[in-house]
Amino acid sequence: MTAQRDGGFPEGFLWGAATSSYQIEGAVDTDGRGPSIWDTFAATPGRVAHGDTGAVAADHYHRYPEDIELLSRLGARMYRFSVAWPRIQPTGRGPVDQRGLDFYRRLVDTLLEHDIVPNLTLYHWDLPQALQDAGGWPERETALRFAEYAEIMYRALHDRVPWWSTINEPWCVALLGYAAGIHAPGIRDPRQAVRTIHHVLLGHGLALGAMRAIDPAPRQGIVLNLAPVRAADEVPDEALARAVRLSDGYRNRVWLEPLMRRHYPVDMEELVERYGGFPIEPGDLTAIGGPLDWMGINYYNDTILESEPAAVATVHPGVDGVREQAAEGEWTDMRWPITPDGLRELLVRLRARYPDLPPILITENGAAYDDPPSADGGIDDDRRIAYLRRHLQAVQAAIAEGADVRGYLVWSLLDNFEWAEGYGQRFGIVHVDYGTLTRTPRRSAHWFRDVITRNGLPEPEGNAA
Ligand code: IFM
Repeated sequence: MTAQRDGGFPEGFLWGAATSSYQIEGAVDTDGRGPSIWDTFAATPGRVAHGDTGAVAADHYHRYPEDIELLSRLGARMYRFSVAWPRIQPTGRGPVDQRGLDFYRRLVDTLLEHDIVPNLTLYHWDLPQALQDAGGWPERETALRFAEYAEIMYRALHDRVPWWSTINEPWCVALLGYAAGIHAPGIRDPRQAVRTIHHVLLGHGLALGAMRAIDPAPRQGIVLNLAPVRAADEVPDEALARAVRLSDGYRNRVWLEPLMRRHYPVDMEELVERYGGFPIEPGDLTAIGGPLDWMGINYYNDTILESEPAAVATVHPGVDGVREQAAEGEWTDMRWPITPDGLRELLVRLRARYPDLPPILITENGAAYDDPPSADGGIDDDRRIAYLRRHLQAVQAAIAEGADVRGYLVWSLLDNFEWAEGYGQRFGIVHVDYGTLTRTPRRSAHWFRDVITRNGLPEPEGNAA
């Protein structure tokens, strides 16, 4: 990749958008798809806002040609999507359902016809329910099944898909799914969460090995949602400093160290001992630390912690007495603070800590805002434009400081099922009317097209700065 032009991005920068299967596809009973843990979770009263489910979502399963047209009109060079494992193996094991596989073949072929590079995520959280019934990620068996599924997909599509990632955001899988219980499968058990940490990493490592054995071309990655964690106090007391260190452990180091250095951080091993420890077997860390060809980073905001002596940890087992500082000033509809410099800092720190870090793609970044259509039918989402601009500036700054960032994929192409928040949170640069399923590009989509065309940021105009 050659140096960036003034104010621009490096030549060949991979611009595009990201989505995931359960959030947009709908068609949950079509073509033999089996149930996933998210179907079950969403059908359980009280789990998802307004009782929303992914049954229809944006009906991408049937409308993918229109969605690829939208991408093409944006000028996107890359599209990141995920495969619904229960469409391929309805019970997570055994024979392949060709109808499910054919859907992804059609999707990939249509992307290629539009000169859009497919970037395929194998697991964006829709675990086949049958595997959860057998114990889910806390069981080693799930990692073995995941590797088998990866092999099926890779055999089918490796000739046409140059970018593969195994797991999306393992932190969410393990800690939101099995510790806090706010994501499927909705379990609150630190022991299961700790076992899941190890087994999602193991699933990644075994899948990597299985795919490399088929074709060793450099295509393999993983997608992590990393974030700087810091104390609200300039000089934190001992308890807060410990909580920050261990939260950083859960959020960042417990993934990065095994992937990049083939061991768990010692402080994390000590912390999780009380929950039974990581269920490591001989050879696991070698598999997990297999070479990565690229790393995806999803970034939304950094985490600022303050003391709250009475707080008992829900997300990060064993890290009590602390809570996230309420966002001050600006935040998005998710009530997530807007902290673009955290992205720059993260990228630069990663580079310093791991000089052997593979090239990075920003695989998700974006903001939820629900701006209503204006009288002329347009949707002026200036706050989203401002958010994207500031984060792109942070990426530029990180590149100038030496970070090897090869591309940026906005989250998300379309409004979609935002997990426990249901359809109440809208992340799309394209608005979806859930009554008619009509797609309407917001102003941010037009702005993003301009960014892609220039390979750089346009001058701010009006209040969209
Ligand atoms: O919608 C999610 C996505 O599935 C994973 N990363 C964060 C996004 C916004 O919450």
